[in-house]
Amino acid sequence: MAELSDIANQTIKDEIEEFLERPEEIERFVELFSRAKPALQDIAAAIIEGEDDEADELTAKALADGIDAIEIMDDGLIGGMGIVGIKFRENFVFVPEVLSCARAMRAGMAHIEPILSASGIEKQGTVIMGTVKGDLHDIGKNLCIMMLRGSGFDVVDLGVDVAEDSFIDAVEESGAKVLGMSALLTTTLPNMGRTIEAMIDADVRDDVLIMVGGAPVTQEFSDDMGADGYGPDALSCVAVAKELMTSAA
Ligand code: B12
Repeated sequence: MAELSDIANQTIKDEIEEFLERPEEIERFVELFSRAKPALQDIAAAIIEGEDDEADELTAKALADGIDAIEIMDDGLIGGMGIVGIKFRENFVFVPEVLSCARAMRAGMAHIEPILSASGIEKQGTVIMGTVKGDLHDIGKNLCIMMLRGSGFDVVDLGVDVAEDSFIDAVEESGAKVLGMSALLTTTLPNMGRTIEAMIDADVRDDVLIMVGGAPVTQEFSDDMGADGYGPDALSCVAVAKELMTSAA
C-alpha cells in the first residue's frame, strides 16, 4: 500500500496530512499522488494554492515534456481540484479561495483542450450540454465537454443556470441526438427532472436521449427522473454519449 512518504511534492504531503480526515479519502489521494508523476504533483499543488500563472506554465511544460494530456488532466488538474473540494466541504477554504483554484484549473485546462479537440477522431454527432437552472458550477461540465470534443463530438455548450426553455430551444435548433445535464447542488438536482418534464410537455423529449451527471447525481436518481444515461466522471460521460448516440441512430 502507498504511503504519504511516497509522495514527492511537499505541499501535497502537507495538505493531505493537515486537511484530509476521512480514511478512505486519505487512502485515495495518497494512492493517486504517490503514483502521479512529480511534474503532475506540482500542477496539483499549483491548483490547490490557486496559482494560475504557475498552473499555466507547469501544464505547458508537462505537455512539452511529452506527458499525455489526459494524464495531466486526471492526475494534475482534477487531482488538485479534488483536494480543494474536500477543503471547501470541511470549511477550511471559502468561495474566494475556491474561485482562485478554479481559475488555476482553467489556466491548465486551456492547454489541454486544443490537444483533445485536435486529436482528429471520426465525428460522432452533436451533444447539447448545460448546467441546470440555479446552478453555477461548470468545472465538471467543462471537463466533460473537453473530453467529448476530444472524442469527436460537436458540443453545443449552453453554459450554467440553464432554464428548461433554453434546453428545449437547443434541442429544436441543433437537431442534436444527445443532451447532457450537470448539477452540483442537491437543491438544483430536481431541476433535471423538471427539465425532462418540460421537454415532455413541449413534445421534444423523444427527439433526444438524455444523460445526467454531477457530484450529487446517482444512477438511482437518473432512473427516477427518467434520464437515459448517467456517468460519474468525464470519461464515462464520453462512453455514455457514444452509447446513446448509437441507440439513437
Ligand atoms: C468549485 C466549487 C464552487 C465554485 C464553482 C466555480 C465553477 N466555475 O464551477 C463556486 C465557489 C462558485 C461555488 C459556489 C457554490 N457552491 Co460549490 N463547490 C465547488 C467544489 C469545491 C468543486 C466542484 C468541482 O468543480 N469539482 C470538480 C469537478 C471536476 O467535479 P464535478 O463537478 O463533480 O464533475 C465531474 C462529475 O461529476 C461528472 N459530471 C459533471 N457533470 C456531468 C454531466 C454529465 C452529463 C455527466 C455524464 C457527467 C458529469 O464529470 C465531471 C468530471 O469528472 C464542490 C465540492 C466538491 N467536492 O464537489 C462545491 C460544492 C458543489 N458547492 C457547494 C455549495 C453549497 C456551493 C454554494 C451554495 C456555496 C455558497 N454558500 O455560496 C455556491 C452555489 C452557487 C450556485 N448557485 O451554483 C456544495 C454543494 C452541497 C450540496 N450537497 O448541495 C459542495 C459539494 C461543497 C460542500 N460540500 O459544501 N462552488
